[in-house]
Amino acid sequence: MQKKDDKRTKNDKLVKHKTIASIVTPLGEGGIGKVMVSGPNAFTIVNKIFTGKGIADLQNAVNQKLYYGYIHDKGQRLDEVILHIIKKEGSFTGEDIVEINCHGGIRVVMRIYECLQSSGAEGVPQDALLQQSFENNKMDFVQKEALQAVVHAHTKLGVKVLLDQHAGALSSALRQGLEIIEGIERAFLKESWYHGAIIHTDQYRGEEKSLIPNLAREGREALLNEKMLSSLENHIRCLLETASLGMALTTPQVLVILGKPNVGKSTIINAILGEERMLVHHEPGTTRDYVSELISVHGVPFEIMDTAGIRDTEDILESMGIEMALEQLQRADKVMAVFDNSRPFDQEDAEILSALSSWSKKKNADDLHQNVNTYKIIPVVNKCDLAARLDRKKIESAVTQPLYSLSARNRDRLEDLKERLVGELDTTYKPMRPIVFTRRQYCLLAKADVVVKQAKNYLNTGDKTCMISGLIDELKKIFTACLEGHGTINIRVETTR
Ligand SMILES: Nc1nc2c(ncn2[C@@H]2O[C@H](COP(=O)(O)OP(=O)(O)O)[C@@H](O)[C@H]2O)c(=O)[nH]1
Ligand SMILES: [Mg+2]
Repeated sequence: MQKKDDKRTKNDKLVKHKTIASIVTPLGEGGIGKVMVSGPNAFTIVNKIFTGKGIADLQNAVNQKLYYGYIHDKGQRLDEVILHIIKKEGSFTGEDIVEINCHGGIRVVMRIYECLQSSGAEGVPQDALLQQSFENNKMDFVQKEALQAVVHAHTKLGVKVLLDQHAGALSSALRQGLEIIEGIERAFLKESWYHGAIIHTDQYRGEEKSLIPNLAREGREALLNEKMLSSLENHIRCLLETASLGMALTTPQVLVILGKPNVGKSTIINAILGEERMLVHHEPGTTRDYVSELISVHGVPFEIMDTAGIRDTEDILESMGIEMALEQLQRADKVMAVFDNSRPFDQEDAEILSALSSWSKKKNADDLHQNVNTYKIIPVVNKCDLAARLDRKKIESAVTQPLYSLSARNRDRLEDLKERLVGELDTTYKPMRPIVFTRRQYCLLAKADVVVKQAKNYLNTGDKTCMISGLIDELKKIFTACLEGHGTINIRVETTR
């Protein structure tokens, strides 16, 4: 069993007060490489392998100063380096830190890393530095998750939002939630007391019955009422509503473009990308396999996939592409189905609609939160600069979403299409706005939502009110788990994505 102050999560080992070394720059060819040493013996360990100009012992180094010198291995110079000294009082790990800035390249960096290990530091992946910081209470678990996610952020909006969460935006909203819960707990205890008093009087001093309701009324302001639970429910709902943006920012949504050959799929992607990156051809079937690109639409990343349509074909290469299109469809978070305004609706278009319908059915079955489904299918009528020969009614009767008419060649109404792609998300940046950005956080809050609704129900019906204190306790545990990263194992609630 873990001790109370043991902040290990399931997969992390405790690194508090250990001296650890980690390569923090990517291993590869580059100008500069950096290895960080953090822990109580950081200075003594680096002392063993460093000869510096104007400094004999790093214990005497000045905080936040740079020191020039050499790293050596068994008397041989290994590299010319600049050390950055950060004493534990001001360091982000809460331990003494030596940052060794050396020349880039795999060999040099690896040798310094190995030297540090043979001098007594424990070699660890860079995430362990965040773990150490977390264990030393320099950040909570949500702040740690945010910093881990920043590394993988694809857009400027993603970085800004995640840095805000690292600075504590979501953490303070969670603490606020905890305060509401504690208020509820206090009120509930009080109510139980009053309730107890009433029963007691009823049983033993029935004659004084009339005094007691007055007493209860006096305390009523402080009593647990539906309002308090509703305010918690509201708080949780507001947080849950941010999850689709948060998760869209951290994990690019897969957008598959579907349509028979030559409807202009590649042209649409090129137009969104703003450059002629993809092969566009007037002969049907040019895109023989799928092409994937990362794009940013209003700061939200998408992995956009062009496909070869899904028509029957005898051409082996093309049919491989078609198979892949169907395969990619399984991965899709959103599908853009493209139709050609200048050609009549035909069998191939009908097949697209039927593929779309089976995809949508499957998606609905997997997805408990169907409110975002309206945004998952985007039917597009392209080539609206040409005379209309397409029977739109056939498409309109098969999909519930409004059709988007555009001309990719003329880049006409492209902005509307982009708006539509991020339609369900509030992408305006508001500084320090709390945003739920991991599945873990989402699952915990979704569970809290279920629990608070249950408590409200018991309170309203007056049924099983004795259960409420257990539920309050559970809510407290969930919020604490969200902030501290433990106790998540038994909580399983379906998510939107
Ligand atoms: N007139 C017109 N032609 C278009 C439009 N979009 C694409 N095209 C043309 O249609 C042909 C096929 O386009 P492409 O993007 O390769 O289609 P895909 O097979 O669906 O990827 C090319 O000659 C494009 O220039 C449009 O909006 N209007
Ligand atoms: Mg194409």
